[in-house]
Amino acid sequence: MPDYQLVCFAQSGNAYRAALMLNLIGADWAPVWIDFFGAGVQRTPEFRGDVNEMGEAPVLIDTRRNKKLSQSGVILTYLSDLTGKYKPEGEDERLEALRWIIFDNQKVNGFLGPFRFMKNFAKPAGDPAVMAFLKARAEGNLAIVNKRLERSPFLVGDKPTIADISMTGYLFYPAEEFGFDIATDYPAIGAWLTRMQALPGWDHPYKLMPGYPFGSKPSP
Ligand SMILES: N[C@@H](CCC(=O)N[C@@H](CS)C(=O)NCC(=O)O)C(=O)O
Repeated sequence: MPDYQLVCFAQSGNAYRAALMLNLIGADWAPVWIDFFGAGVQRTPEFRGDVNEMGEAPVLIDTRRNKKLSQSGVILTYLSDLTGKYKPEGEDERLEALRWIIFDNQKVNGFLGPFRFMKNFAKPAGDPAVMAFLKARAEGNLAIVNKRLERSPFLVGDKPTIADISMTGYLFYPAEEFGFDIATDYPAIGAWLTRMQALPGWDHPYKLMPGYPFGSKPSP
């Protein structure tokens, strides 16, 4: 039994945050794939009763401490507290990291994720007005992150923290899935993504989590 199990699927940028953290800290972990798009496991009473009442991936199971955690921000905080890795230092940094994690969850990947979902996976595809709204919100907020990263190499200063890991959410997925290239359109984000990619243990979401290509059915 690995030290950690992560309930996830390849297309989930929300789950990628946790998968990337586990890999970056060199944890002994294994993904547990859920059939999110097909069977819609996350909507079943069993999932909501036994795995996550919020009906979401990711869920982290710490098999040694017998803990089950959801919300990627909570998972990142838990793992950084436990290992000291990618941990913001002191109160100011801790609050600053939390500020970016909330901004990311709500405003950056919080708009980018649904936009990509509607564009690639939803049936029927998203209404054009809804798509335009989500894209405009995501772009406006990516510009804010870009501006931040023009001033410092990582979101909370000189060193990567869980705020950076959170912010990568959907940003490494292929440009075709968005219809625009985030790394090119937002050069400071592009340079920061290259720095993130250079961290030992970095890997692509489609490598770290099962279920790619879309429609393939790995065993849960
Ligand atoms: N803020 C949450 C978002 C989690 C989330 O929305 N996950 C998606 C999968 S990418 C999900 O499970 N959605 C189910 C739903 O919205 O019903 C996190 O960061 O963990």
